[in-house]
Amino acid sequence: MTTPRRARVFSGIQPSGMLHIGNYLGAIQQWVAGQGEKTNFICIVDLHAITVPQEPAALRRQIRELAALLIAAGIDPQQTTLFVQSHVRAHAEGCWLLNCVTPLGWLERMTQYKMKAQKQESILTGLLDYPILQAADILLYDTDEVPVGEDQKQHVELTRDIAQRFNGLYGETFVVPKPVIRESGARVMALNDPTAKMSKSDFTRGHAIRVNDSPDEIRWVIKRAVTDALASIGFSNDPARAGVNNLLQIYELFTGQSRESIESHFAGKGYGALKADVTEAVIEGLRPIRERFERLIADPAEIDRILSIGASQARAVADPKVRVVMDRMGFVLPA
Ligand code: AQP
Repeated sequence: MTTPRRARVFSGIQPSGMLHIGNYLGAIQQWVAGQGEKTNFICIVDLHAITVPQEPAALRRQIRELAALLIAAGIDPQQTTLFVQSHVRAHAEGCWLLNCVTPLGWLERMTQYKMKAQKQESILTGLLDYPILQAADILLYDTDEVPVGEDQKQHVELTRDIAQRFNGLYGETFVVPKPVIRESGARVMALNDPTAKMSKSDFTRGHAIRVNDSPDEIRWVIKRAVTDALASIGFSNDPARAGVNNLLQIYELFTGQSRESIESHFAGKGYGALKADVTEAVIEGLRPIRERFERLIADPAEIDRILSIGASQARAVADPKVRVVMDRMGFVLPA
């Protein structure tokens, strides 16, 4: 009897700036919780980061900072293959091969492309091609599950379409992966505007809480968080209550309490009390991450060592897969 294959999990994160609690609650917390039972690959997607202009020195610093932050947040390199995308050439090769089976119209429909393109003076070709590189990332690892925030759902669906198209053209080659999005934290909203997603690239003070923000900064941001005039505290899908709902979800994910107990805890209390408790939960939740991060970032050689082991493990999976893909497409493989 053959033992069933352990489910494969793949997800990526861009080194495009300091992480915010949306990245942490929407994605990283899920990745940490899922370690152990499945085979996990977490990729620092530096090739994706350059789809918008990056300053080279800042990018180099951010790649190591992101690695340190992921480990500080609980990614265990003994249980998860943690690596940098550009260290595994198969990702760029896979992207080119999949470019040549994907209709342009599929990319032009992508919401994230349309939104990001609006913010650029000159749109780089890579920005349009971003989801195909993401598809290559995922498909090269025979991934079953892609745990992401809701903003990435459309890209994972496109990955499924590309996998199915390739399998239809060249025979069964790719596992068709599914997005895994949890209910709370799927879309952490900006604290100064609960109609907008919290985003790394918005630097307005009050928009986001960064994972390494000081307790004073966290107090400042939550004190000014937009709520509403309804003065009652409960989880809700009503857009008019998005600010309060966002604060409650942040509280839920940092404390691990049930919605029921949270609602009874806040029953009859005002927004001042809500904000005070959310502030405390966020400060205490981020404190150990910030402390571990400070220790890890002081030793860049150790970070590079961990990333080099991760890259070897990733190459052992991705390199043979790209050869299979090329073989199916009719290339003569180098001996
Ligand atoms: N606000 C959010 N709520 C929940 N999840 C989120 N994610 C991002 N923002 C939120 C999830 O974090 C993971 C890594 O994201 P990324 O860095 O690869 O891509 P992104 O979506 O482009 O992140 P940002 O913060 O919005 O960066 P910019 O401003 O550079 O575009 C993904 O799983 C994502 O869903």
